[in-house]
Amino acid sequence: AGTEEDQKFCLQEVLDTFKLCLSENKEVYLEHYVAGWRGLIKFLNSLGSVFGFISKDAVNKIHILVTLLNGESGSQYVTVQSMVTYELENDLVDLTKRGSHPESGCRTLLRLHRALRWLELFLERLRTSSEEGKTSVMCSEAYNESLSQFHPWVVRKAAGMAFCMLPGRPAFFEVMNVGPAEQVVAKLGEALPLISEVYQITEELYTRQSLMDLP
Ligand code: 1PX
Repeated sequence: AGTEEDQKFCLQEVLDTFKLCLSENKEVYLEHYVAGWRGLIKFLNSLGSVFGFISKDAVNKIHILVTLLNGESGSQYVTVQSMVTYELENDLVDLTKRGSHPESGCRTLLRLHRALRWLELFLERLRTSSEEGKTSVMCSEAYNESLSQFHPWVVRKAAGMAFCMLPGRPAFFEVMNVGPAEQVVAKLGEALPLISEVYQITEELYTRQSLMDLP
């Protein structure tokens, strides 16, 4: 038996975790948010080692958040909303330049939040693509419209090279593990509004609290 990250990916599982993310009053549960990313990383890992540098960074960020969740002040980290309140009230966030809190929950989650926008754009392209659609093109278009603006040239370059190694649409759908293409498309149609809502809620919260540029 390997680690959880080695196990087989299933899109349904990711869909389920994103469903669990939102509380009744539209707060985002950190535990499920992190679990959603775990599932996505499983997918990335099954695509091969060229994506290792990407999954390594994501795993590292998940690890930071899980450590906070399981730590002494874990009860303050139940939702993204409570995390933001707690860290801001207790001066646990470097707001303008890197200082004594380089690994705050707020700045760490912001990185994943930006990546979630990439995911939303990419999955939407995938969902509406034709059989001949190129995943590498969909992926880099989504990246160029979102996450890339936060990355230095070297990272953009490395990401661009990794995208070229993505399998074609049929193989990609296969790895998603939810049956024939029509079913993948249907599942994506189910997953996207959920991902999008989680993204919007976090986006509004971070904008309201002026946390969009955390170093
Ligand atoms: C159902 C299919 C979905 C596919 C799932 C794929 C999951 C991908 C997970 C990507 C997570 C990326 C997190 C990146 C966070 C980040 O921006 N980190 C940078 C800044 O962090 P810092 O702490 O320094 O402020 C960091 O510099 C990142 C370095 C690694 C390179 C990041 C490239 C991101 C490309 C995202 C696209 C993934 C391509 C997957 C193809 C399916």
